[in-house]
Amino acid sequence: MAEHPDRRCCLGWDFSTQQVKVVAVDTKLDVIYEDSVHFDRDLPEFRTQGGVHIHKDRLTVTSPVLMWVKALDVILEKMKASGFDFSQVLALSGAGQQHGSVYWKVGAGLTLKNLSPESSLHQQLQMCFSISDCPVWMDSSTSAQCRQLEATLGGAQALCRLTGSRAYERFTGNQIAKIYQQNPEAYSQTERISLVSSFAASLFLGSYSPIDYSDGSGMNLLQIQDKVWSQACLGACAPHLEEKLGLPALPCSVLGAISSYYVQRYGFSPECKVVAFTGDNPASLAGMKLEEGDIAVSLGTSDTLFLWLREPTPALEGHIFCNPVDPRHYMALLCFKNGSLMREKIRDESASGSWSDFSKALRSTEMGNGGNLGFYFDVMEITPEMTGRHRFNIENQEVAAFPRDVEIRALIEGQFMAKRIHAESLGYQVMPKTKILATGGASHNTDILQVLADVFGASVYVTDTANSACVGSAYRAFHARRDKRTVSQ
Ligand code: 5FX
Repeated sequence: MAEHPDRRCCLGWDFSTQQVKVVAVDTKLDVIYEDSVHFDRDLPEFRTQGGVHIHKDRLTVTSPVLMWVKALDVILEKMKASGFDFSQVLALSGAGQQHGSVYWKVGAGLTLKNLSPESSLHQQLQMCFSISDCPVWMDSSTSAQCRQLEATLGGAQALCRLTGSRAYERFTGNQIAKIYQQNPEAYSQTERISLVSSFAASLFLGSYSPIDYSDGSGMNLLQIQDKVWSQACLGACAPHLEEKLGLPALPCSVLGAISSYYVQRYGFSPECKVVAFTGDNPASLAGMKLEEGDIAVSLGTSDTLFLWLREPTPALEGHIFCNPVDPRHYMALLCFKNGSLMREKIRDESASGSWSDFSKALRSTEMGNGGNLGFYFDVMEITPEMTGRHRFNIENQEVAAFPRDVEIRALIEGQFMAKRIHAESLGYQVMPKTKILATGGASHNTDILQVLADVFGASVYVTDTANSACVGSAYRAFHARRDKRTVSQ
């Protein structure tokens, strides 16, 4: 099929918690098309809230796998109806919410290989899953399995040295262990377990996609240095797990050509390549064009930090993942629960609810806050696990309160110092070329960003990450096409 040089593009997909999104990026890396399907709004028959079902115990959180499949049908039909020219797609890749898992029933692989272009994916894949409600990253029901895994591996520290993280409830190995323990029949009827990312790639490939090292690092199962499944972790979670997971693959590897289903039904070129999908956070790192030494900070309801690392030192707080762009390197992810809600509380208490007075307080106090330091965790923090407000004066004595302006600077300096300290304990070092990309609500306040720049001694840039996982996936598709890394299936 003839390629029109100016219309050729790569697609980037994002299977996130609340929606499926797609962007088309042209050869100049400009976004030329975007579309989305919102689960609650566009697929109400699945009765999700925020894309998930929260179960009665409040700890179990799942999403229906057929909702994700149907969302792909709907978005492809929307693209077709809008006249999108599928024949110009050179390659595609994508991202998925991290940690969520999909359970393919015995025989599903065959169905995937023989998809008929006459009917939708949703119709053909109805009977293909042994678990219809998939555990997602918001699930926190596996504490017992986490303790079990850490005990088998010789403690939390040993597990995090091996896999990049101590045992976390949402991490997939612990979720698989729970399914095996509570529903052994469904487990034994499962021929393949995918992450959301590799599940989505499998739909395009028409066969099982491997899990890439980067998203695979969010499972408590992968030895992140050696890039192989840990036999000790597999054994602690469930039997025959290695064969159900398949071999992990290099991020950005070309998995093969798109399934003939898409060629015949939508007019994709049979040459269109499917590039390994990865987790949403790794894909965003690629989308924000981070390089070694750079940091992205999302200042939202909770604060999230991710950074590019060369030599990680896994620690009990935070996660180390294999890097999604450069397989020799790593990335770190840190989540802090007390983000904007805490900043808003202190704004209400110490700045009469006014951001402008809050900013004035930051400008009228000095860097270092005269030695006054505070930690503010009104909700139970996860990095580290602790709660309460703790204030210390220059003599390092705990005090009950600070003057209003000092309180405001103590909060903001404390939040950013915690980010730097935790990042450094994971092996991060600020470099002369370090740039910090800030996003989210608080990134609009330049006085808050000045404190961020002061604490890290680096330049801060404000950026919009709304599409970064999608766009990053399209970039990775271009990158992989050039790189020609391939995987034998
Ligand atoms: C990362 O570890 C997380 O659990 C979340 O950021 C999910 O990836 C959101 F999709």
